Amino acid sequence: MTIQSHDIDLREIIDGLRRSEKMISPKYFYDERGSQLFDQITELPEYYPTATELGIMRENIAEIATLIGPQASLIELGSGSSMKTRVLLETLADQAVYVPVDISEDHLLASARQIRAEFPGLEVLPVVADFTKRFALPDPTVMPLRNIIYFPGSTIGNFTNDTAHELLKVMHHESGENGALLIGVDLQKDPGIIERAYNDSAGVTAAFNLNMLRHLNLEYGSDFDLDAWTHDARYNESEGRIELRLINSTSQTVNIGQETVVFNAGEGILSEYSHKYTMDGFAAMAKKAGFEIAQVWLDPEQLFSVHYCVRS
Ligand code: SAH
Ligand code: AVI
Repeated sequence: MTIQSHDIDLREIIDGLRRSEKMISPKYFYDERGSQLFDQITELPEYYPTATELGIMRENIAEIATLIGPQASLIELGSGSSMKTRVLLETLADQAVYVPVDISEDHLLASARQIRAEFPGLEVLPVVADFTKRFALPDPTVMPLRNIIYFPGSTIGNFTNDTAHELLKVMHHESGENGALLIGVDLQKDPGIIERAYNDSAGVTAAFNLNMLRHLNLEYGSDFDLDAWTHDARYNESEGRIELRLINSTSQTVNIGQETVVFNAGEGILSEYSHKYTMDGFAAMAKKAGFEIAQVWLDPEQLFSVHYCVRS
């Protein structure tokens, strides 16, 4: 991270803590420990999204691979451990390049090394970047025939409608004239299933949420008293989203950068939204960004969806 981007991040964090409801972007979950905790979440029995999306991918991989075609550039936003990408790469024998993009540097570079070892003929060009900001895509050795933007995991749900729309517009631009977007989208369902997914019995999601403050202390020099915060996740039915907060048990003054932030006992920090969509709701959002849904795949229980979107 450059000194300049560190200072911009610090400003953004402080601005969030100055809002009437204090908030910190979920992108600050992801340092090395945060990425490892997310990987543990994906294996929890309660966290249905990963296993369900993987099942959809495996079930429909032949059709997905035919739609993507040969010699594509596969650009994955928020690639993490590239777990679902392996399912794609095993079938897409003839790809030009894989470009995993992630904010969690060490984790991204380790995952990219592993993908390179597993797929020796594939050019792998990792990009450490915040995909909500402008970043440059690398030039592959072989000119790809088309760009496929891959955005699995329902990471789109971590953005409000306005920012999700902006992101989809960027993806529309980056996919180019004959490109496409392959995106995983979590669906609305019994709120009990969703709340259990974010309040797992092993406490991994709580550790993941709390890691955000540990990350801020280490990277941005804040002095949050880590023992004073607890995890809270509840479904907001009218907004169709799970909301994660960190709740402070005692009154606390926190120093961050040159600023001091006062927390009252019981006060929270909003750390994440995870929106759950209806099929129509997602299609409308994609359409507004210039996409039409050419194909969609669901699991038998209709918990999760994978959409192949092209320019409308
Ligand atoms: N795609 C994977 C991982 C999802 S977790 C899957 O489907 O399982 C979300 C990933 O996005 C994490 O690896 C995190 O580091 C990354 N991420 C979150 N916000 C980001 C941002 N603003 N810019 C770049 N990467 C981001
Ligand atoms: C990355 N993102 C889509 C996950 C989600 O489900 O919203 C992050 C997560 N937060 C808590 N558990 C998992």
